[in-house]
Amino acid sequence: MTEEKRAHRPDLVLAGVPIWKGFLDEAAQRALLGEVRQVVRAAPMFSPRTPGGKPLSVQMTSAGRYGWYSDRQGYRYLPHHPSGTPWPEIPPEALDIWRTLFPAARAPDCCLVNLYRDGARMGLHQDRDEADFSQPVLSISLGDAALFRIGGPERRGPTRSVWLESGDVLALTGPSRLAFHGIDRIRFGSSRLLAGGGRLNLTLRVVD
Ligand code: MD6
Ligand code: FE
Repeated sequence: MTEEKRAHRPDLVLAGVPIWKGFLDEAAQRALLGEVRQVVRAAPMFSPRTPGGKPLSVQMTSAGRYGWYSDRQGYRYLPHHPSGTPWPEIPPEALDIWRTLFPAARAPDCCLVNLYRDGARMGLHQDRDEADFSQPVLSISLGDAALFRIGGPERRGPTRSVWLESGDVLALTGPSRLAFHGIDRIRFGSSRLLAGGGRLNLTLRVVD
């Protein structure tokens, strides 16, 4: 195996999901955070509602050609922010990670940004609003630690859990692309990266 390949071997694989612990050092986390702040300035965070009408506890925005959205009409991708303003460019530092770990994949056209303040969580779900499941979804964690739960392609199957910390990267790829997953809880205030505490999660996807 080449040095390059060895350098990008995941630190652990949980239920078929490769996880790179501490993929970003503190300087890289700060650089990416600066870029995410610019995204949020251009496309402010909002709390989407489930098709049932309940607001999610997570706040969201996006960058790229598409942004993920949800309301009474269902889950979907929008070509612009709900306010009508265009989505900003995907943060270059995030694109770099995608290209490093998945050089053969198509270019991502959405970077969904999730913000977890105290008490926010995300129920078990599949990412299946995209057209091409042969492409990975890459997740980058910044800020407070989060308990990530991962199962299989069926909601009722067994699950495993792992704490994701600032700078960790994981991917749903290959057989794990349609695995159920969610965030059970945040260890609020466990990181000092975000002023006021909380966690940011970026997911890069190919939508079309
Ligand atoms: C989160 N992550 O970490 C929620 N989706 O806040 C996701 O929903 C996710 O981590 C697709 C692929 C990887 C993920
Ligand atoms: Fe997801």
